[in-house]
Amino acid sequence: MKYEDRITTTTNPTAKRLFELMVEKETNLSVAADLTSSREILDLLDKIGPEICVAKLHVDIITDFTPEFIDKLMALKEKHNFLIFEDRKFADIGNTVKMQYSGGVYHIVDWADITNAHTVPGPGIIEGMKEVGLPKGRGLLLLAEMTPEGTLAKGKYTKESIKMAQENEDFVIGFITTKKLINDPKFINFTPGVKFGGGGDALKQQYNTPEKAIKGGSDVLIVGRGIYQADNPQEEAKKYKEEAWKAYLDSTS
Ligand code: 5BU
Repeated sequence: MKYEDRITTTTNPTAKRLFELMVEKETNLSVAADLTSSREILDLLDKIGPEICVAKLHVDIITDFTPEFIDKLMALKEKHNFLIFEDRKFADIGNTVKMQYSGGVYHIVDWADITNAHTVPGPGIIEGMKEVGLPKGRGLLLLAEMTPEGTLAKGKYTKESIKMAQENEDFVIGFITTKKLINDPKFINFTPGVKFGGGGDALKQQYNTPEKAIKGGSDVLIVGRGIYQADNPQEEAKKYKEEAWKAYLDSTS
C-alpha cells in the first residue's frame, strides 16, 4: 500500500503526519545522528534536512546538552519539515517510564514526536508511557526485533510484541524491525542497520542494503554511520534517499 493510502488507517496524529510528510518530501529515509556535540548534530541536520523524514537522536550521548539544543532542533524541524525520534529504548515498569519519559533533564515527551520501548516488561510499559504521550499526540515504536547478531528479540518475543501493539494501536505506531511483521497498514516498520554494501561492524551490528530492507517490507530506513561518516554526508543522504524511494515505488507499483 502507498503511504498516502495509509494516512486514514491510523488515528495517531504522529503516524498520520509521518505518512503525509513522506509523501510531500518523497523520502522514507531517517538519519541516526549519533554525534556527540550539539553543534555537529545541528549542522548535520541542517545539511541533510531536505532528504529525511525523521531525525533520530540519542540525546544521552550529547556531551554539551542544554535546553537551547532542543530550541534549535525545533527550529530545524520547522525549517526542513521532519519529525524527531528519540531512540531512548525505555525498558522499566509503567510508573518509572512515565517519569523517565516526561521528567528528568531531557523531558523527552515535550519534544520527541516518536520514541521507542522494549517489550520485556510487558504491556504496563506502554500504558505508563501512553498516559503522558498520547495527550500530546506522540507515537511509540515497539522493539519487536533488534539488528545485532545474537539478539533475543525474535520468535515468540516478536509475536508477543506485535500483540501488545495491536492492543494499543492508538499510541503504538509501529515497530523497530528488519522486515514487515504483520499485514496491517497502520503500523510503520522502522529499520536500522542499513548501509550500502551490507556487512556489519566490530560490535555485532548487522547491515542490510536499502533495497533489500524496503523490499522486505520496511517503511522507514534508519542510516547512521553510512551517512554521517561519509566524506560528503549531504551527497550520501541524497543517494540513500533516492535508492530507498525507488525501491518503495517499485514495491508498490
Ligand atoms: P549505524 O551507524 O547505521 O549502525 O546506526 C544505527 C542506529 O540505529 C544507532 O543509533 C543504533 O542505536 C540504532 N539501532 C540499531 O542499530 N539496531 C537496533 O536494533 C536498534 C537501534 Br532498536
